[in-house]
Amino acid sequence: MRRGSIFALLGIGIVAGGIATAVAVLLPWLPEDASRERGRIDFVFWFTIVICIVIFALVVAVLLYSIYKFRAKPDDDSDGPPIHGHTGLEIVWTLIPTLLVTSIGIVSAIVLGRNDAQGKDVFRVNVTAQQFTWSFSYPEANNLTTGVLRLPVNRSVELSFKALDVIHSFWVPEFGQKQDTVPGLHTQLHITPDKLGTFPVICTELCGLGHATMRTEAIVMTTAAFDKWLKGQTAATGSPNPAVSGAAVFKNQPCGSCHTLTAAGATGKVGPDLDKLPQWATQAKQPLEQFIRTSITDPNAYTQPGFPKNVMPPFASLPKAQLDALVQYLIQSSKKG
Ligand code: HEC
Ligand SMILES: [Cu+2]
Repeated sequence: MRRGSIFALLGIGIVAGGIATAVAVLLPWLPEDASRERGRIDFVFWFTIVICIVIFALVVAVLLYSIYKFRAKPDDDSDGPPIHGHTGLEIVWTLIPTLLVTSIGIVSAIVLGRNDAQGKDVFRVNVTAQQFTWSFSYPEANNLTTGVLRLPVNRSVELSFKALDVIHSFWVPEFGQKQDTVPGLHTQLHITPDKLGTFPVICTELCGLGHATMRTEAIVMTTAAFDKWLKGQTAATGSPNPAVSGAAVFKNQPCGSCHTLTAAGATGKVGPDLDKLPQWATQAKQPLEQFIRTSITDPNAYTQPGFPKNVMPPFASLPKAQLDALVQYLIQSSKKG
């Protein structure tokens, strides 16, 4: 092969690589970027992708050129020339990949190290994963427990995971990292949300029948709004007035995504209509209060005919004050409805 055609090939490969890279980088393939860690992860991602695209384009250019240039003529039955190695080529095709892979390793190590480094004044949240729900508790606020994750913007957040049954995996695409939650293991994830908004929290480890429903939301708020919310919640869930506090607990937990309850504006259809609780309790031959309480902490103790077993998660870890308030709230609102 003449030197000229080698340079032509290189040229074609690099131009094709450049075009493919432009398509990859300019089209918005990835979800919105909402954390500092995500920006760094994206950098590693594109660093690697661009290398892959350019190498791929070069290889395909050489391949297509060879298929065209060195094809046998229809009447040519002769053997090809006997070729034995090419030291120069071998050095080149060993050295280039070694350098590229090593550089990817170095960039990744730097990014991982930076992403795990916490800032000052870390905000801690304990995350509990269970079939098929997430709950979040805030040690800074008396272990207030919610079903929606709320975070202050631009503050270092440390999520500590506990799994009650099987392996789950925490994922907010906009935050850019995933973390498995493993029974018996204490796993953690550090994030610094840097954009206000509401983002999906997804379980990304097939964990059973209701895996697809194991979703909630992460709401990133301004520091002022967050502090105000935190104060309001602590006040509401500690309040002696059950109508107020129970409503807050119901809203904070994922109940409404599966149940209908007019008083809370909930319209879920996965579980029984909670407006008809007195009727269901009579049907189960249990006193109303006891029926509701057991149904929440141990749903499989009694399964309502026509509804699936093992879909409602047990809320056994709900603090007693919140559970009491929730039960009273359900008694009152179902009698009204
Ligand atoms: C993933 C869906 C899901 C979530 C979340 C959920 N439930 Fe349920 N719930 C069900 C299903 C399905 C049943 C019926 C099967 C059974 O009785 O165990 C049920 C049953 C109940 C019952 C008994 C009703 C009856 O007639 O048997 C009560 C009370 C109840 N849920 C309250 C709640 C409360 C309060 C919450 C929030 C703390 C909640 N549920 C969260 C799906 C859910
Ligand atoms: Cu899961």
